[in-house]
Amino acid sequence: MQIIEDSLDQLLKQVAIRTNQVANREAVEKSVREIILNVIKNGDQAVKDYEKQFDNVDLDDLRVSQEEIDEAYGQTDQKVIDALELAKRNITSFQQMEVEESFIDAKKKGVIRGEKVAPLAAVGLYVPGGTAAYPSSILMNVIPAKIAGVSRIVMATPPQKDGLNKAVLAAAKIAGVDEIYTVGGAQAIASLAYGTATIPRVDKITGPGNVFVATAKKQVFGQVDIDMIAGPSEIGVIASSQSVPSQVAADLLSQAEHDKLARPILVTDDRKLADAVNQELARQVALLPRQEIAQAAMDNEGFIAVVDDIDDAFTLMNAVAPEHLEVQLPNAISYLNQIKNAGSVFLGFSASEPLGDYVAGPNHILPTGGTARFFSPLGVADFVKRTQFVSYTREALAKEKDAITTLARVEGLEAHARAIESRFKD
Ligand code: HSO
Ligand code: ZN
Repeated sequence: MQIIEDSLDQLLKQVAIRTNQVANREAVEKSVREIILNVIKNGDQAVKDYEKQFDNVDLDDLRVSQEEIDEAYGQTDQKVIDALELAKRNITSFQQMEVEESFIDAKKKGVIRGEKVAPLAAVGLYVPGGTAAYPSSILMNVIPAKIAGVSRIVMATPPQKDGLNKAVLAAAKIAGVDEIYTVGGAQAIASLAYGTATIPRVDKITGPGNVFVATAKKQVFGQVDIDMIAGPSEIGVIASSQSVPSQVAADLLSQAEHDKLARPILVTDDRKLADAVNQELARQVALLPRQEIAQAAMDNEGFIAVVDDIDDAFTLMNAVAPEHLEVQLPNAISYLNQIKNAGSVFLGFSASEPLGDYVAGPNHILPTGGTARFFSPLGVADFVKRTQFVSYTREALAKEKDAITTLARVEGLEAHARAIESRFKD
């Protein structure tokens, strides 16, 4: 990968240019809008027409039968089932700690105030087709929704020529998905957002997808809630002369193999390590089945920045705000406070990123493209909403009446003031 070595100021400028998001999607926006309007108008028939047009399949029934799901589960290797079950246990025990409590406050005489946390009623999970259909991502989406108490979880995934991916169906069963529909692309998102005769309307749509899916999710936002718009995977590694070049390279490649636009980034204070990692990258990438993708990611998006010291490494990495950040340094946990922007952090020499992709328990649906500055990992909080409530006795209201009527009249809202005053006319 390209090595850039400069002053921190110059490096920060370069990083800003490299990581800025510029998207020109006008043509896609337009065709997605048409698809959504057609699904609103023609429901299931529009969905079937698009599946014929885009995926070249004739669908009678959009819903996947329970028999098909059970059969796929039965045909899945026991080792895969066991691994999914282990992942489920760890994800569950981690995400349970995220549960937000309702509260009720009655400290002031005559006043009750509170906030009730309640689950969304229905959630739709989009699972892309082909090789990007990851069973692990199903667990990561569904388990927090279950813990939040969502009662209806539906999944949409494009039909596949040779049938749906068995491990995906097995993961859906293990995670507790209630219904699965074979529909993909923008038409899937439109169906979940507006409902058709067969596909239920949901309150929130989560899950990754191609540019049509992402654009559709943006367009239905407001009609339903959505999770973040996930971009290509990113990994930032901070390493020093004490890091192991072959391991650093292996970890960078673990995300580079996701996508030609994935972003592997190494920041180090040691030029010798930078060169050694580069050599390892060249050696290891040639041995990967997804060599072409990983190589393209390194060429297109990857870079190695050499800084003066480890403090500068953190400053630069905070500007990148990577989806995943590995701290491959001795006593890694001591740097936690220096990390301001990162989706998920992997501390220490054994915390290799795929640990978090599969089994550790934190979510792998994470903010990308620098959005870790303001977005968080998917979690239980994404599947609840909060309702706040108050109850005042007449005596308690009397004490605050003047403040209310004063503010109402300052805002020119006489009816507001009179509504309060109506409680005090005998
Ligand atoms: N690293 C990916 C998630 C994933 N990896 C799924 C393997 N399977 C984005 O965080
Ligand atoms: Zn991954």
